[in-house]
Amino acid sequence: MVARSSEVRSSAVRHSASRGAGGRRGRGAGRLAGLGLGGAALLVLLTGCDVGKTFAGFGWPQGGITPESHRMYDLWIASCIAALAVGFFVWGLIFWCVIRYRKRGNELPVQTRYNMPMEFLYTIAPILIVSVLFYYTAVVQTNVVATTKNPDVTVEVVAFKWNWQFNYRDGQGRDANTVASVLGTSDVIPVLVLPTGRSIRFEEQSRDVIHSFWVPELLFKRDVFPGNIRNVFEVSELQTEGAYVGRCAELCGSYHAFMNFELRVVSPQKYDQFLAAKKAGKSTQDALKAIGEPAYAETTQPFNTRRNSANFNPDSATAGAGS
Ligand SMILES: [Cu+2]
Repeated sequence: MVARSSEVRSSAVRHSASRGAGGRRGRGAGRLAGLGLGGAALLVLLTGCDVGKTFAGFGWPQGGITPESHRMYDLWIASCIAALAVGFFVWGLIFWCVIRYRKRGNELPVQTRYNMPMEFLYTIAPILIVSVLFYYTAVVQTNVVATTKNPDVTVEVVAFKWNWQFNYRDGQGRDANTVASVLGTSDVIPVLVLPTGRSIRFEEQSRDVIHSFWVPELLFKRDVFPGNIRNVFEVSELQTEGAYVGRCAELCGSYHAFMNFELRVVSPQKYDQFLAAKKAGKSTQDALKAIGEPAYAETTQPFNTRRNSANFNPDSATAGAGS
């Protein structure tokens, strides 16, 4: 066994010495360049069409309704394209090696070590890729979490087990006043009416445990904390009118899954009328009707607990039943 392995090694050395390495390296570099060009062409091809739509957003939700959501979406699509380009390049190299250097006999292949260009490439290229991804992530993230001094609309989001209250405020922070309010109940889904084209600030507070305010179309959610923490985020505008379901995205108890609300995005004129009607003392449903909007939520409905005295009465439950 030992003798055979040393034979192989010595023949490999002879094999390596008998061939000129220069020509092969030249051809290899040509192929590398070809693959690189192929990758670049693929990138141009992919960016030329609507890649996100073609590939269903690469798993990322589509249909964002804020500039922030579009930026996050674009970052994701660009990252996927970059990852695919690198992936195709690496897969190409792997298959090329598999075919080019497949076993042809018992001779060991050329043993390549200390190849500086190669080692430089696989050290520097990943660092560059990660740096670029990090840079664009930081830029987009900074934009998404940015807040301004004077947003057009400020809404206080109050979460509690298991519903929501939305307070329209006359300013920012704890000291501002609530000018109108929408409260969800077990029978009525709260409808949060907001305008297009205006910057909106959400100030979050919980009455009990941690909840999370989430409208999927904002492509953003932020936890709602109890106590002194007032989580804040802003969107620079809502771009598309419509009704969007909102959810609690933090497991907060038995009926967490049914802690829904609706975001109703309307024109600024309708929003002003809605707020005026609320300030005048109208109910949310009447105020919605007054601006020609459906009075109740369209995207979700109250959860029917199906509890009544016949099926939920712990005091009179038979001892040991079900055990
Ligand atoms: Cu919750």
